[in-house]
Amino acid sequence: MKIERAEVIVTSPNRNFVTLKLTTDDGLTGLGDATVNGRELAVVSYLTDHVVPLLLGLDAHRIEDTWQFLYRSAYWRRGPITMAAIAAVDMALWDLKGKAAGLPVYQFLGGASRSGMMAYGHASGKELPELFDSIREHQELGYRSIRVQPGVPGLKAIYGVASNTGLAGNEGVRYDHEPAQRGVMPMLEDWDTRAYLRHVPTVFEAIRAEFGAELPLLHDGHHRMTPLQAAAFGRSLEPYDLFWLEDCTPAENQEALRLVRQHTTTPLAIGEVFNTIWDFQALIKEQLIDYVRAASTHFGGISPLKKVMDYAAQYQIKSGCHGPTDISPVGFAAQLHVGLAIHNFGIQEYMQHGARTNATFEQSMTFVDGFLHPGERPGLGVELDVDEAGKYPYVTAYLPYNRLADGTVHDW
Ligand code: EZ4
Ligand code: CO
Repeated sequence: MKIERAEVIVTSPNRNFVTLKLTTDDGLTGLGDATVNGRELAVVSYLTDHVVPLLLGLDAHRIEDTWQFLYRSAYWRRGPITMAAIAAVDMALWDLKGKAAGLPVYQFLGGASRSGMMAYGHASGKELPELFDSIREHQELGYRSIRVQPGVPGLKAIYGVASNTGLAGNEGVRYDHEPAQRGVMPMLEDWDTRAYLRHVPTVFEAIRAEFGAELPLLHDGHHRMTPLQAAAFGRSLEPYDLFWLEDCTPAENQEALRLVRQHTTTPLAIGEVFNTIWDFQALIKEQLIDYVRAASTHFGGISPLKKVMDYAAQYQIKSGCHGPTDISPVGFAAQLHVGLAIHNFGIQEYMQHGARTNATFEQSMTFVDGFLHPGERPGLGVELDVDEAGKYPYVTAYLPYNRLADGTVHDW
């Protein structure tokens, strides 16, 4: 099973996706996701200019060797562009192995450890009534766990609060524009940490009063607090029993979590912008987090994702893979196979893709009563309709950013 052809396909059905398609000499095809939101074309170049020429003629069964070859021969370590490119190759090779053997990928990772994976969706609303409606809409879609992002008084636009109405499936309107805005410049949002820290606990108090104690609730701090602010915030949320507080401090300074951890028992999740197991090394060994947020696509693929989850398992730390719409259906399927197999599965983020994306990427994955399953089709269970993909060329699209009241750029 030798790699005979490698194509990089860019399509923007509801948003931009970069997909690697490998074809072998026996006619099998494998898919991998290399989408880096807002920097897509850099990965296209990395793949077409520097990776595709190295793949032709390689034995497609040698997944680990190919991964190590691409990682170590590049010499320059880590980084989102490199690791997304390697991820796409890794996923495509797992897809091929599964198809060659007639088995879904999870069977190679140890087989199923559960019958389905609990997913959480993104409820949001500027004011409480809209937020409550959004929570109810998600419950009607089957979600049993819900991330909550409220507006903050005095702030016009902030991360995580959908500006559009209409739920996913209905062209994915609400999610497509949140957070990626289409346009030639990043959209400007505003920020005030003190207002946020005062307001959000009152929102969780209201949600608990309305929806009761059982419903698992999550919240994403999106890298915007200092360690001391995050420590105080985590403590102020303790009465509302969060499933997790995500990305409370910027990811670059992982030592910040030591301070946060000393002050709060609110569970912590981090890592959607991490690229390698090294970014988690101290966080896992010192038990500074409770959930690993790595995404297959940004973490070098299935192979390293399985390794970091096995490492985390030694410390009772669980998975909580990043699953926004900027992970393509291929990357999403890849982490569903890992999640089904590992013992320490925690939860899976699931922002639903839009109708055009689902028509472009045909998927065996199911979402029933709040639980995800990758399906039983050999490989990853995703096929790309190249004719459909060809209808939607790349669209320039940046993530938003924010500034404080005095104009200073802040973490978004
Ligand atoms: O902002 O995927 O938890 N989810 C998130 C996402 C990220 C986007 C960035 O591309 O933080 O919404
Ligand atoms: Co996040």
